[in-house]
Amino acid sequence: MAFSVRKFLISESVDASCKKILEENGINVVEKKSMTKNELLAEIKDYDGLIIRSGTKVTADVINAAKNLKIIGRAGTGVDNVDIDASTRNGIIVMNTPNGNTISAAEMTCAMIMCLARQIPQGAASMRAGNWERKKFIGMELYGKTLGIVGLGRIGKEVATRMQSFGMKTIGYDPIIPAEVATTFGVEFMALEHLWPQCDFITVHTPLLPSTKGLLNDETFAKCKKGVKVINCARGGIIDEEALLRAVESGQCGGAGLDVFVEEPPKDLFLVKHPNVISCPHLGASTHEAQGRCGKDIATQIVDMVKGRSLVGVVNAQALSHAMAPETKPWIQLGEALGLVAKACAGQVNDQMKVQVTTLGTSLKNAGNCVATAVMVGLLKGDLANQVNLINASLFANEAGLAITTNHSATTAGSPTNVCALEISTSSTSHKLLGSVQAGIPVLLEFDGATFSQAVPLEGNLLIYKAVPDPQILPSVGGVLASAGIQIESYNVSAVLEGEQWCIMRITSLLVDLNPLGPYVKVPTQLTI
Ligand code: 9EZ
Repeated sequence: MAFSVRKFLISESVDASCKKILEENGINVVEKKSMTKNELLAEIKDYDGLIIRSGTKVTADVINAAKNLKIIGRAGTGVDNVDIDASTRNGIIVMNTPNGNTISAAEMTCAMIMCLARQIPQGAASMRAGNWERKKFIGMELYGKTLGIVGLGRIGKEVATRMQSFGMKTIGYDPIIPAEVATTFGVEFMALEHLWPQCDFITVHTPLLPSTKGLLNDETFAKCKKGVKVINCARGGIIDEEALLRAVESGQCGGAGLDVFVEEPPKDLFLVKHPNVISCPHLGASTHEAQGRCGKDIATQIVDMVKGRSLVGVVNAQALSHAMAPETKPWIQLGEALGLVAKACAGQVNDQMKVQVTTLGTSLKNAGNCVATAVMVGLLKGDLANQVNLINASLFANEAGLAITTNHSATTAGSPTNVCALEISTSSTSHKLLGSVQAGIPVLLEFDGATFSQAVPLEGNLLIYKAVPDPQILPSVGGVLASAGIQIESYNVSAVLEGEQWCIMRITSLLVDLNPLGPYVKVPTQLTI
């Protein structure tokens, strides 16, 4: 899906390389260091793209005020400050830079582990207060201790390899990373049940999800060694804050390093002020190197996506992941065109409608579900207040109650190859369309089982009807069109099936009224592709 983005707004301080890379690729960039919400609301309509860090809250009202917005890019990991649902509904791609912060976040975590082992922040505060308290701050060595790493993605892995150099044993768990992969970076993989009781330190590196919210809670703290030290430099709430307070009060938890909070800034300072808790104001990604990398990454990712080269860091556009390859593009156009034809024949999408999309042949092997999503775009076009595209079509199709099934098969001998079949049924009608791509142009090969001897290009204004093969009908239709000032650009007929044939005409503009075509022109419908 290559598309045009001309003008970008950078609404806060993002590394200078971001603007430079966008401009080098022909995108106009306006950079404003710190915009107020009202300024953003007033100006966002002028832009195709918006780049933010964590200071800009891209709420639904901002998104609805944005008339041309196609991309929101966050220079950083996570998109907590963007309303993803509103973005998806408006067909706006949301992107982040999942890689740029990795080393900074991992180093921050390691620093927290060391500070917990040696109480450096507490010692420093004591000195600052004019004290000399050598007995109070007796620490522990990391050498020979066990570190539990919950979440073994990029950051968890970097924490593991760094702490191994201190002689720590690293054990871990992740639902996605296989045990053998964890072994390659020196982490002994195990179920959480086995992990909790072994750890001297536990650090979490997961996203915040229903399954990871409160991963450390009263129950799991109780399974830990007494005095376990815990670190959360990931997302606020993975360690339950109330349970953590109870655990540090009781001594079950010997200390906590927190860079993130459920509420930021935290209103309630009960944890922050506890003597065994060290905390920072979400500084994990706050290094010059990470900021630089994220600014560069977001610009590069956007340019790569716009040019159809690759898709990295997109959080809300499932169908796009297969839509990038240039060879896929005409198949997406075909999907949308078939959807438009089906809609013209079967009417507006509703909860009685069933659609099956079948792709056949190797050309479509890598198209994934994007052809089916393109069909949904065609089926929904014009029905909704929002512009429909590959980003929001499946959401809207779902909400309209459309039942869509898809399948792909490699071609078997004797059956057509590199084609897409669309079968649609409603309570009152059903149709089957067979389409393909010829010379990069979507074409219709077959309608309700009747083959066209010449493939019908699916473009322009099309008039479709069924009639008996009577030579009187074409001049009669031509006459109706001519009296409306419309010319016929091309004309295709299908084979005769049960005494009738499908006729598809490309015309210079659509008829205002189909009635004058008369009774011999059956089920006439028209559309523009
Ligand atoms: C969940 C996870 C890790 C985890 C990590 C990732 C989606 N997801 N979930 C429970 N990437 C540990 C415990």
